[in-house]
Amino acid sequence: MEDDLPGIERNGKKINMASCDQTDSLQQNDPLIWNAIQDERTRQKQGLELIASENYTSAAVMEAAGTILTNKYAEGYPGRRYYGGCEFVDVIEAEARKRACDLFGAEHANVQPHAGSQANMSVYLTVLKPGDTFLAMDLAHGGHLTHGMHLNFSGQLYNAIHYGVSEKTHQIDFDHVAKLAREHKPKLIIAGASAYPREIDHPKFAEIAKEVGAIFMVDMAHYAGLVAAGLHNNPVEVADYVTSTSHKTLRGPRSGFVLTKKDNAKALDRTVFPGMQGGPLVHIIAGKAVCFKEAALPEFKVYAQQIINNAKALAEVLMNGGIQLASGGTDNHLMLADVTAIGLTGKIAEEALDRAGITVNKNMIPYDQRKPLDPSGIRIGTAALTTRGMKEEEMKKVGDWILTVLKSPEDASVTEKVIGEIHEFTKDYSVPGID
Ligand code: DSN
Repeated sequence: MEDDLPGIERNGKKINMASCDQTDSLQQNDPLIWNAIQDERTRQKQGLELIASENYTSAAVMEAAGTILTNKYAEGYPGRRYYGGCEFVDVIEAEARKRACDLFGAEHANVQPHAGSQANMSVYLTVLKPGDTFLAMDLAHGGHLTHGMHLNFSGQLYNAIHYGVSEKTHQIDFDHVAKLAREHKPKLIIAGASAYPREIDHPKFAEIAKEVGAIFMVDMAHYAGLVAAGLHNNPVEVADYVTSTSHKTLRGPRSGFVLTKKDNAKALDRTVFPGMQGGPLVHIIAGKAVCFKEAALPEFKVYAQQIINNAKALAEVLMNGGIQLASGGTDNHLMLADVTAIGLTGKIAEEALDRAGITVNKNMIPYDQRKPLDPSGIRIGTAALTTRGMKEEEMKKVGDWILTVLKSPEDASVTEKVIGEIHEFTKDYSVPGID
């Protein structure tokens, strides 16, 4: 009978999951997954992580996110749950909400959205009806999938109108935003971007939204850490809703949250649960609470300033090496490099850098003539390397390695030399939770 049950093999012996020793470590229980995690640890430690939306979260955040809280269902909100045994997770969620409000000066926070897409969806479902019009940044100019891309729910459910950046400056063209707003009378205007290297003027957007009677939402996912540190203007002061992820410049666990005014709190909360999600991920909410506490510390301000300093330093090395950057530089944590000027495409550049231990992502640049799967550019961000303690001096080395690889993308001896140097170099820069 036992032999008929589904099970796993260990040391040639079939073990039924029902009788599997629950105290076994991951290494013993599931070596394939364990080994892949070890390989990823090594990759994260040895390489140069320059994906603009990634970061290394703290050991404390990881500890909170990896706890027994993952076992608990807690549909509802603190004090009003649909499950028993929520007295301790209530403490955690109530504190996460309070810390988010304190950090950004918000009246209300919902910390249950599982990710940035859900945070955005929760606002759309709260304020829009299917078929309603919203105005947001074009994906090809730096916007996000959930800002109305045609294959995304946001582009399928709603009438998305897109603004972009000026062809000349690569900066948001506010005359165009205002023109589209007057013409289309959107119910919602969205500011915020995933691949825009400049500080966004939220008050200017708010003015346009007010003029046309639109609700104003800011998706600050990429630059939330810079806002928390007071280095970029705070959208909470001018927007009706602010959505974010917690894992990019904010350096928390991978997740989302929404900030709004007290008057919108009830409608938003009802949309998140039961409107859009079931049980919140309490272990991740605990990680977010820890992240909000860390981001309120004076050290975080120093960290966030260093992210910007590093981005500017790296931008300069790349531009001096003949690479064109969209908008001619950066005010934040990222830059968009047009690699066609040096005879490459974004795909070739991404792959060549990957082989050399430098991780970036291919990206469209404004007014790109190429396609998303092989665009003209790469997106480069400095939040993760800054967490490892790297400063302007190190950015010069990083920039030189990038240029060396991009100048000889197919030369295996160059790749080998660079990856060797990078593996030696990164030994001196710790990664939280690894060493
Ligand atoms: N996918 C993220 C990024 O890389 O920017 C945004 O959600």
